[in-house]
Amino acid sequence: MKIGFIGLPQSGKTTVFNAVSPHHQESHMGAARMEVRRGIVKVPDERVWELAKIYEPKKITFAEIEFMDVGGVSGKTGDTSRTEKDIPPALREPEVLAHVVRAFRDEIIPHPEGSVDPDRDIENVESELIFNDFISTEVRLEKISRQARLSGDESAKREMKTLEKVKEHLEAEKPLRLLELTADEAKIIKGFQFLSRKPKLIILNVGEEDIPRMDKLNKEYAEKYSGKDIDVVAICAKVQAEISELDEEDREEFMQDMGLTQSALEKLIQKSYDLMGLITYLTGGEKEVHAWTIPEGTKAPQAAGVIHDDFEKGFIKAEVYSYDELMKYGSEAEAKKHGCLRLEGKDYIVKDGDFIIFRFNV
Ligand SMILES: Nc1nc2c(ncn2[C@@H]2O[C@H](COP(=O)(O)OP(=O)(O)OP(=O)(O)O)[C@@H](O)[C@H]2O)c(=O)[nH]1
Ligand SMILES: [Mg+2]
Repeated sequence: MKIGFIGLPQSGKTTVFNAVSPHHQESHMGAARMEVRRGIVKVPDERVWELAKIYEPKKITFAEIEFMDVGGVSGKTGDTSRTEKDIPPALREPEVLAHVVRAFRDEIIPHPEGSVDPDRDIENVESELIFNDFISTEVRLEKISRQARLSGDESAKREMKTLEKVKEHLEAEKPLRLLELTADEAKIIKGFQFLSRKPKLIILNVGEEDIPRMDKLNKEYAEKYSGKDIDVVAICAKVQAEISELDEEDREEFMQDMGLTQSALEKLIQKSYDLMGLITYLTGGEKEVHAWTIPEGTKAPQAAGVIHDDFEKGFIKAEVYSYDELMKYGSEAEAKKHGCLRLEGKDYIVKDGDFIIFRFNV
C-alpha cells in the first residue's frame, strides 16, 4: 500500500515523512517541483516477533508500506486558468492521501495563508482535490462525448453517462468518496484515479505544547471530519521526528516521559489499514515467519494467491489456527491436541490474525 503526504507548503509534510520513515532510501525524480521522496517501511506487528520465538525461522518478513512525500497542493482553487497539466501525476499514485494540516504555532515559520487555521486548510485542500477532479472530468468528458456522438459506441456512451454523474456530484462541491456508484460505474472510473475518491487521512500536526491535549484534539477533529473513507489522526511531527532518531531504549523512555503511548508510525498505519479495510494473516515455519496484507472479506484461495499464483490455482484446503490460540498452546502440535486446528475450504473468509498453512496441488 502507498500512502502519500499532501498539504500546504510548510505544513510539516517532510517532517512527518521523516518521522515515519527515518531510514528510507532516497530517490529523486524529475524537476524540483515534482520531486517526490519515497520510503518503504515495515509494518510493526508484535505477532510476527512472537511467532518467530516459536519457530526460530531463518527469515522474518513484515508487511510493507510505502510512504511518499508528494506535496502538490496549494489550497487554492480560485485559479480558473488551471489545467490538467498543473495536477502532479504523483498525486494519483498513492492509495491513501494523508493530508498534513498545520496546527502547530511557530512565529518563525510563515503560513502561506498568513495564519494558523486547521479548519480553513482542511476545507481548502478538500476543495482543491474536488476541483482537480472536476478539471480531469471535463477534459475526459469532452473527448468521450464526441466519440460517443460520432461512433455511437456503447462503451463510450456508458463512460459518458458515468462521467456526467461524476461531474454533477463535483459541481455540488462534494468529494467523490461520497458518490454512490454501481460496480460497473466504479470500474469505469477506476482508471482515472480521482483524488477526491481516495480514502483520506487528515494528519493534524500539533505543536509540542499541545501533546498533553493531543487525544482531545484528535477526538474533536474526528467528530467534525471523519466519515466514509475519511479519518483523523493527531500527531506532533517535530517530536516524532526527534524520537525516530533515538535508539530503541531511549525511544521508549522518551515517549513515556512525553505521555505518548503510540508512535506516529503505529497510529498512521493502523488508521490507514482501517480506512482501506485491510487485515493481516500470518504464515510460519522454520524457514520463514511472514505477515501478509489482504483486504477484509478475502476468501482463502485469493489470500493464498497473495503468496503465489499456484497457491490460488491449486488451492485444496487451508489449515487455520487463530494466532491467540496458537500462542496460548505454544506450538501447532499442542494447539491441535486441544482441538484448535480448523480445516477450511474455498469459501472461508480469512480473518485478521489467522495463522494459515495452505494445502495446494500444482
Ligand atoms: N514547532 C513545530 N514546528 C514544526 C512542526 N512540524 C514541522 N515544523 C517545522 O515547520 C517547518 C516546515 O516543515 P516541513 O516538514 O519542511 O514542511 P513541508 O510541508 O514539508 O514544507 P514544504 O515541503 O516546503 O512544503 C520546519 O521548519 C519544521 O521544523 C511541529 O510539530 N512543531
Ligand atoms: Mg517538504
